This record gives sequence, C-alpha cells and structure tokens, in this order.
Amino acid sequence: LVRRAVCPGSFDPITNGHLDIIARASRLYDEVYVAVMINQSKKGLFEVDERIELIRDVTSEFANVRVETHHGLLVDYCKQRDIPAIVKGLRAVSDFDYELQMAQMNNGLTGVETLFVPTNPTYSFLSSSLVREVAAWGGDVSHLVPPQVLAALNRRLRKD
Ligand code: COD
Repeated sequence: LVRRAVCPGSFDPITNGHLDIIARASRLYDEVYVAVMINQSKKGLFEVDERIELIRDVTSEFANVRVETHHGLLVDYCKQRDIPAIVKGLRAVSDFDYELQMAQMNNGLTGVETLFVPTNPTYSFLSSSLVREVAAWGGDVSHLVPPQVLAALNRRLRKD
C-alpha cells in the first residue's frame, strides 16, 4: 500500500512555514503531492508556473515530494490521484474555523480526510500575504522564505 497525501495551497510564494509542513508530511507519507490550487478571483504576485518552479527548487531534497497544479476542486484532484489525505498546517485558532469548515465540506463531498499539523511556533505568524507586503515595502524577509524565494521576490519587486 502506497500512502499518499496532498499539501494544497496558493503558495504565492512558498514560505518557510509551508516548507516545514511539507517536510513533516514527507516523513509521514510515502508520496506527498504539493498542489498549487488556482484561485481565479486572486491575481497573484507570481504566475502559477513560477510558484511551481520555486516549490520544486526548494523541495528538491525530498525524493517523495511532487509538485503539480490543479484548476478546480481539491476533492477532485484527490480522487484523480487516489489521495485519501489532505495535510494542513494550523497556525492559530484564527485558522481553525475556516480550516474546519473546509475539512468538513471536503469530507462530506468525497470522504477525503484532513489532518492538521501544528505549525512550528517559529512560523506561527507567517503567511504569503504578509511576506508579499513586507517585501514590497523593502522589509527584510530573508528569515521567512528560502533563499531562492527571496531572490525571486527581489527580481519581481525590481530591487536588484
Ligand atoms: N505554518 C504552517 N502552515 C502554514 C503556514 C505557516 N506559517 N502558512 C500556511 N500554511 C499552510 C496552511 O495549512 C495553509 O492551508 C496551507 O499552508 C496553504 O497556505 P496558502 O496561504 O498558500 O493557501 P490558501 O490558504 O490560500 O489555500 C486554500 C486552498 C487553496 C487549499 C483552498 O482554497 C482550496 O482547497 N481551494 C481549491 C478549491 C476547493 O476545493 N474549494 C472548496 C474548499 S471546501
């Protein structure tokens, strides 16, 4: 039996908080799929292809991690890949309401399970949106994202 799980998200861009969850999932499952989900109502900072390339780059040390994109429902992606488990990081109680709603909705749709991993406290305040905002105003985010992501942010925000 191959145990599979998915770590879904927008990853715009991937942060050390995401990476911590992916690394931990990769130790618990045989195959971990990182799914960059497309949200049509959000115009991202990075194109989906750039996000995928960055995630592949920073997860290259994990042999059992694959990075893909999906346009549509997460439950349909899970069905197509025969993935029974969704792994999510929980930062604070503020994440809980919405994450619980999604977990229950997804379980009701197809029976897929969601497993929550408590965030490493070092990253409990960290989100892609705050990274984008701080970086856009020239703040230092070098301790919050992998070096490849920092370089991509600098290129995108034309600072080098
Ligand atoms: N520490 C630990 N984990 C973190 C951190 C951190 N600092 N930051 C984020 N995470 C984890 C969380 O588990 C989070 O859920 C995940 O990483 C992704 O984070 P983001 O910000 O990149 O992505 P979101 O929150 O925009 O992702 C939402 C989804 C794309 C997963 C969701 O909208 C979805 O499943 N969409 C697909 C359409 C669908 O199926 N909709 C119905 C849902 S019921």
